[in-house]
This record gives sequence, C-alpha cells and structure tokens, in this order.
Amino acid sequence: MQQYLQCGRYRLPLDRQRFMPLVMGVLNVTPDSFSDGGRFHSLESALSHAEQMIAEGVDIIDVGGESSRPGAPLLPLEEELRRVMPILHALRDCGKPLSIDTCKPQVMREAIAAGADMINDISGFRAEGAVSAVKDSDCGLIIMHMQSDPQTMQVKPAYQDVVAEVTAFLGQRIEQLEAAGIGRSRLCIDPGFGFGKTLAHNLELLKNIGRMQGALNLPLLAGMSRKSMIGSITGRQVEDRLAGSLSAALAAVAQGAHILRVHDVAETVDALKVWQAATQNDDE
Ligand code: 8Y4
Repeated sequence: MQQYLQCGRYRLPLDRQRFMPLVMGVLNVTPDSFSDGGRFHSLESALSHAEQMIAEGVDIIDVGGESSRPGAPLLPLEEELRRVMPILHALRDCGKPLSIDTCKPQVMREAIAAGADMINDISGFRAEGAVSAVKDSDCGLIIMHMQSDPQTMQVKPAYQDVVAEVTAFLGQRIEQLEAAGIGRSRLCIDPGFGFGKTLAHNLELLKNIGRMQGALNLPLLAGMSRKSMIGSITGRQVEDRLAGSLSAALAAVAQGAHILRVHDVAETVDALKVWQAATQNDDE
C-alpha cells in the first residue's frame, strides 16, 4: 500500500508508527437560525471548535453541512453552501487539511476552489458529475459504502455477506475513479458503519477491517464515534458513548485502520498514545 495519502496541499503519512492512525475530527456546523445573527454565531462557534480540535492534536478537520443521520431531510444546495463555505474560507490557513463532507458535485467544486483538501462522500462519488468534479484536483477522496440512502437505509438493512458486498462495492468505485485518471494515492476506503447496517453487520465489518483493507490495498477510515452501534452495545444515550467509542476506535486500529473519524479528539489521541506505547516493539 502507498506510504502517503495525497490530500490537496498535504501528503499525510499513513504509517507514521504502527498503530498510530490519523485522527479526523468532526466539526460541528450548527444549522439552527436563519437570521444573520445566528449565522455569525454558528460561524464563531465552529471556528472555536476547530481551534480546540487543533490544540487537541487533530490531523484532519471534517466540515459537513448536511446531516447524515438516518432519516435526516435532504439539504438544498444553496443552504449547504451557505453553511460550509464561510467555514472553509475562515479555516483555509489553519494549518490542517480540510475535508468536506458532501455528496453534491457543485459543493465539491466550490469547496475545492476554496481550498478544501479532501472530499468525504458518504455516497461513494455515485452522484452524476461527482467523479468529474474531483478528478482534476489533487484532493484526497474518501469512498464510503452505504446501502440505499440516508432516508431509508435503516429500514431493513440486508446482506448475503456484508463484508464481501461492501468490499465489492468499494472495489467497483475504486475502478471507476481510477478509470477517470485519479491516482490511488488520493483514495481512502470506508465501510460506512451505521449506513444501512444492523449491529451484527457493523460488528462483522469491524472484525474484518484488516481483510477489507488488504483486499483493496488502500488506507481505511473507520467512523463509529457515538453511533447507534455503540449505543446498542452499551445501552447509552448519544452523550454517554465516549468510553464505548474509544474502545471501538482501538479495535479498528488493532485491525489496521489508518484514519479514525471522531467527535472527541483529545480523548481519542490519549487512548491512541497509550495503545501505541503498549503495543510498539523496541525496534519500531
Ligand atoms: C451520534 C453522532 C450518532 C453521530 C450518529 C452519528 C461517517 C461519515 C458520518 C463515516 C465517513 C454520524 C459524514 C454519521 N459518518 N463519513 N459521516 N464515515 N467517511 N452519525 O462513518 O456521525 S455522519
């Protein structure tokens, strides 16, 4: 596998030390108010949250305007741009690679023009025009698997063999992106925890991260932070899922995940430091 993930202005090392993945922090983009006051407040709080994550050791900042939660309503293009573009402009020179969480080709184009380094597309660049929107840049691309769409994905998720099907889907998407001339050094795969999956499916994917990563030979991102799979196992509400999320993160790292998408950067970095110290051999 490649040594670096090409990520716009950055080349992120993928094997800094064994068991020390990159940490992608989820930036809160509060939608709420439509008044200018509300927008200003949303921007200010997003910027201070980004600053906090940087101080805590984040490696990539993921900016998302569209809620990807199960059953969430679709966001019109103009509103998504109004939410994310001011944040991208304000964080352009923060020193960390900026990822934009979007499925919309027009948002991808504008974000890249504004300096985004990575596109995180939970639909795997399946929208018409998505591949051409990203192909002439050098931004990193996260290709995620999702069964059906955010509105209906949790209705009745079903697979014959979830690991085989997710791997096959990702393989097809990689093929199409490479056919468009996109270099593999820009690509990262993601099984899409919680996106059209039951708890059993999520656990099977988690236990097989190493196999999926090895089969496709690309870096793998795992995003389980605070998700319902953690709630199902622990019986905890979303605000009480930190310990469970840290445990899931370490399980993913033990399986060979290269990037963790998390809400709690400081705690994840601490957990990784201890894990790393406890697992590293003297000669590494
Ligand atoms: C509580 C907090 C409960 C958050 C659920 C959630 C992924 C992702 C999301 C992922 C990649 C989420 C945008 C869902 N998950 N992108 N995005 N991988 N690449 N739900 O797993 O965080 S949003």
